[in-house]
Amino acid sequence: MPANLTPQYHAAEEAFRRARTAEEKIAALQEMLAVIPKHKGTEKLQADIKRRIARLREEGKKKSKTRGYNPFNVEKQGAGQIVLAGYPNTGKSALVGVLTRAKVKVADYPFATSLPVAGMMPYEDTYVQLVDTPPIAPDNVPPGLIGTFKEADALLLVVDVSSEECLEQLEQLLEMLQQREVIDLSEEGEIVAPVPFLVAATKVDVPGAAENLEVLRELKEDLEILAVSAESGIGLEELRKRLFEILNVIRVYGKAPGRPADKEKPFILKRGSSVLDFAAEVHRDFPRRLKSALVWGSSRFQGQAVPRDHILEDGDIVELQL
Ligand SMILES: Nc1nc2c(ncn2[C@@H]2O[C@H](COP(=O)(O)OP(=O)(O)OP(=O)(O)O)[C@@H](O)[C@H]2O)c(=O)[nH]1
Ligand SMILES: [Mg+2]
Repeated sequence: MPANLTPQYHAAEEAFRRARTAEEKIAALQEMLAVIPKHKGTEKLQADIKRRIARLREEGKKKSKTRGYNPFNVEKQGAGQIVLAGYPNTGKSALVGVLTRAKVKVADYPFATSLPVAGMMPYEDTYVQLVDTPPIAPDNVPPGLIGTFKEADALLLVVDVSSEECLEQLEQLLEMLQQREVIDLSEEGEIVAPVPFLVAATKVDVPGAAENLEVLRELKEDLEILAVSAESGIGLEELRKRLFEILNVIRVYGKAPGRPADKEKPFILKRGSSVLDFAAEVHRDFPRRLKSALVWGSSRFQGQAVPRDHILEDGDIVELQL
């Protein structure tokens, strides 16, 4: 017998595909079960959905038993998570200290930081999460830290250009991250996957650093190297901007009919997201009810009516038509 699934069912299934956490998946499966036409033709499917809910619940129980506190597992917040990586004493903590309000330990001796510390960096009307980390060295990679790098939305590789060894350190760092499959560079030296990164050349205020930086840029011309100083503030504004941009996300503002746009807190979406993706962020039920939308901002006309699959741009204001 044909299953004759309804648009409501397909919308719930779509929500399931978009679900990221186990809770979201369970909620979407429950919705699928609630709206599925109840007849002989869907019995197998109903049983299958019930089985998937049960399995997710079981996995959740097991995880909560085994999941102890892991300091290397940093919960994501804000527009995205950027994890710093670098050799001892290169200025990672000093950078996180000036860009966020996090309490970090800056010290003139190596291995001052022993565990990841997260802070929120303000950027225009949003925040980017920065994670200070313990140092890595060729013979010393703290267990757990590779996991922190792999989970990040992007990395900031920190090299101290006041040191003559900065080139060697950057090369060793790249090699180590590549070996552990955190980053991947093409033969031409371009970043291909999976975690994107930028390089921060720190301590450019120190005499002699400018010359080292020049050599570094010449020999690593495919990498984006930003010159900064936590001490003098050089380059910090550009760094903030690039850290937001490398996340590859857009900010979208909601607007209720007849009301001004809610400019307080943007929704953060992956670049390339559609009106439908935005609707799913606003409310789990919205994708299945969504007909079209009005968009102000990037669209040619202000308040232009657009279809559900219209691709949004950074700064767009969207009024959903349900
Ligand atoms: N002149 C100058 N000194 C800096 C700058 N950034 C950091 N420092 C100094 O460099 C030393 C190390 O800084 P940290 O931020 O603790 O370095 P770290 O990379 O976090 O060190 P570990 O935690 O050991 O890996 C400290 O003495 C800082 O004051 C900078 O931009 N300019
Ligand atoms: Mg530190």
